[in-house]
Amino acid sequence: MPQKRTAIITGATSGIGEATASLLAGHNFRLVLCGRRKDRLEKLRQGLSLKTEVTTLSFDVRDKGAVAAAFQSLDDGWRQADVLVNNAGNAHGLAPIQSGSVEDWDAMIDINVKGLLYVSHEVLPAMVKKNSGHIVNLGSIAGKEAYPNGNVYCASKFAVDALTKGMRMDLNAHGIKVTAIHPGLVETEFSLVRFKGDKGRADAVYQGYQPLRAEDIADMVLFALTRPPHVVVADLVVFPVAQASSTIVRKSL
Ligand code: NDP
Ligand code: 8X3
Repeated sequence: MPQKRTAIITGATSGIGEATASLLAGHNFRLVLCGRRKDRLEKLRQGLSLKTEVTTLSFDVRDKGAVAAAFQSLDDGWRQADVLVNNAGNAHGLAPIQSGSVEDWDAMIDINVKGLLYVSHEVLPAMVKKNSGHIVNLGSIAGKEAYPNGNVYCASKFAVDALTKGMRMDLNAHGIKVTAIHPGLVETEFSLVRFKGDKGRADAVYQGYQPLRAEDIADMVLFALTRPPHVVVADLVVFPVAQASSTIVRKSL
């Protein structure tokens, strides 16, 4: 059995991050699981420790001091990760630009863009030093095509797309793989967060068709991470069959 690779997963406390953690735990990875909700991190750690070594870091990706302190608290063995899955992120609100909330805009830019940068800043130096590693950024179809009322969330995911391309160029000399995975509609806590806890509105997003499950995207992450050394999955857009674009979803309702 080859030596286990170390994977850092942000946003591991729910949805795509949690499903990715569960899948990688059974595929020869040891895990650094990140998120703000300590109770969920601890529950995950206990469950997955039956399969692999797991450590947890609780921090808010918006707080660059907290991000730095969290990674500095890791010993070298954990810090020199082979894989970083930049998954933490959410939409906050769905409103026309002229009536959007400045607080929601700040949250999306700070979490989805700056948070991804702060975490990458802590993890990349060790990858560069050893001239190997793999970054997987969770983008979105929202980062490929804007949709009505999606404005700032879309902009934040367009930024993830641009950063992924830039990372691939800048890290090319160091043999570091960079992958972006851009899902369409995945049923997670995403819409509950977007609609600020309004469960009826969140559930409606996924009614009348079969949305993707978090596990479907975890599968894509594992696929990207397990290609041969000379292959990089650069850019992957994944839809449920009912979806054809950001705005076209075939619903039976
Ligand atoms: P969830 O809401 O289920 O999960 C979001 C994760 O991000 C949670 O673990 C949450 O952890 C973490 N997170 C959010 N804010 C912060 C923060 N400030 N600091 C640290 N961690 C944070 O949503 P998904 O699993 O669906 O989303 C995961 C990624 O996939 C996101 O980047 C999202 O944009 C993207 N995506 C989702 C799609 C979907 O339809 N669901 C489609 C396309 C892309 P905690 O609250 O504990 O901090
Ligand atoms: C999440 C998918 O279409 O709700 O990124 O923006 S969408």
